[in-house]
Amino acid sequence: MRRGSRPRAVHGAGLAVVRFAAGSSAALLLAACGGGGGGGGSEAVATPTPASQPTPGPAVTAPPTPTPPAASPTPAFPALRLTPIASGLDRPLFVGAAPDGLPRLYVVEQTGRIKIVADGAVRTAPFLDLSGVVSCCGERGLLGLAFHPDYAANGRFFVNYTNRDGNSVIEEYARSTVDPTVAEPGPVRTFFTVEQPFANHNGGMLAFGPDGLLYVGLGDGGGAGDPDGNGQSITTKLGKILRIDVDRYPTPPPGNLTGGDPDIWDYGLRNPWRFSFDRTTGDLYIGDVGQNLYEEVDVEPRGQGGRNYGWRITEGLHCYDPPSGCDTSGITLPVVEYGHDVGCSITGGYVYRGTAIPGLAGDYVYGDYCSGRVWTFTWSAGAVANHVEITADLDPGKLLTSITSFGEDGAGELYVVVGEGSVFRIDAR
Ligand SMILES: [Ca+2]
Ligand SMILES: [Ca+2]
Repeated sequence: MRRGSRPRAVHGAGLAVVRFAAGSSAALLLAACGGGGGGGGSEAVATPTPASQPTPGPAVTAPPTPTPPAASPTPAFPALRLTPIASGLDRPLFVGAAPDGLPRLYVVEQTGRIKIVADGAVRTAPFLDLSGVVSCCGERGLLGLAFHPDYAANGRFFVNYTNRDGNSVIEEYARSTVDPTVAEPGPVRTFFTVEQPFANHNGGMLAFGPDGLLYVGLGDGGGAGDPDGNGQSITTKLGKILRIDVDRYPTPPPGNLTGGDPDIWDYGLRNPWRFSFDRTTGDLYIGDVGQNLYEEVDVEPRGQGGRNYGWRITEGLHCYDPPSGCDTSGITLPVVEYGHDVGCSITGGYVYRGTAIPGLAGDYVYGDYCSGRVWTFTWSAGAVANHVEITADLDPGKLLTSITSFGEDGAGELYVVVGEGSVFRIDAR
């Protein structure tokens, strides 16, 4: 079965879809296959395909009120800056905080270690060291980390990595009962391992939703163009956002997709490298990495899963297979797309819910791994508003050479992770 087994309403057709393409072309660090996912993408670098660029086709829907992002923030937009938080890290690709109220950040290194940043320094001894079990690098490695909502009491946390066989593993680990700055070295349990047909498109994100369930991002398995049709198949975990109850696994939580793999929440994803939940509204924001032409942001209202995000029928707002005249019934189209003239691999971010920058409150901040460009928009009443590029304001020194991730601390302040080894906080200037 290649499609969902039940009829679905068309989501997104009535939304204010925003398409933009800025004039200047970005310096592409990755090949156009959108290998991305920020996880390094060295495979893509090794196999550029400049001659195989398809011609952009028309959008499958006419954007009702296209409002391309302003070239620079309006005067009312808060002036921002990047504050260095940590450096000297080894291929960092995620930063987050445990929900325990402690002033610490946890940085995930692709090569397998989780490092604590506290008191202005990176602690030498890792919190957890999985360098002996992960494969790295390219798009492989230790890719995701999520803390249990009750971590302060139970010390439970979860990781997403590719093992030495190149397969994706979702595991639970535990904080040491002796020293809370380190974890027990071995896993508490393995929820599942997914065989990976190709080295790329492994997804990697983990996050707890407002429902207390663990959401897992897995790419379509890799290659190019989803050769196995995994995105539209509901019998594989590849090309999905999964949703599991860490207390009752493998019993699926009510509301997951039925008729296929019981862990599926959403399908039709290509490589949802980074996604996040708005900590105020519970809405889900997905940055799905595109193939050759279009990067996209999908927004899902809280609790409204079971959606088909289109891949490989669609890439962004456009037909991919077939290249024209595709059937978009039942597909939820992105709320924002951008072309490879301004980037090549989206890094999904977060809705700002901190307190230090009041003018940024409620704005979703996202960026591009390859071009280092950063944008914000507000998702309000089913429409994109205030869509602006903030790169020139935020990063005049061009520090964001490769944006592998954004992140939040316990207070909701936002961070940017640069794959060459640094973490910055977004502050008001
Ligand atoms: Ca793969
Ligand atoms: Ca899509």
